[in-house]
Amino acid sequence: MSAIIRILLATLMLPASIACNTDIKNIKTENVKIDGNCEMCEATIETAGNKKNISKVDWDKNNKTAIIIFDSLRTNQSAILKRIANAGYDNEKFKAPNNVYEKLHDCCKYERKSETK
Ligand SMILES: [Cu+2]
Repeated sequence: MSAIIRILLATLMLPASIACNTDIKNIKTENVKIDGNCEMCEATIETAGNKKNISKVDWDKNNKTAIIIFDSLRTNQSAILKRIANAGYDNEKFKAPNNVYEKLHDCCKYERKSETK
């Protein structure tokens, strides 16, 4: 029974996530550097960067790079990276506030580069 429910959920959720992407208009795609360590960082980074119908962030922990997709008429790379910095993650444009970085989970305390602005 639970297997059937899982299959049902999977088939329901997959089209929903694809539809979500296509709701973004005037699409601009960029690659950006964002520091982080693990899956937990990925969740925090993506939650901070995502905005329904406006922006979508897909971060890769292996190369510390995210693909950001956004509506170029409604937001820009800086606005997205600012939100991610405010969630605790240094990136190529902004540095996270120290007090926010300090509150990250121990496994998420990535090594900070002093030259990051
Ligand atoms: Cu982490």
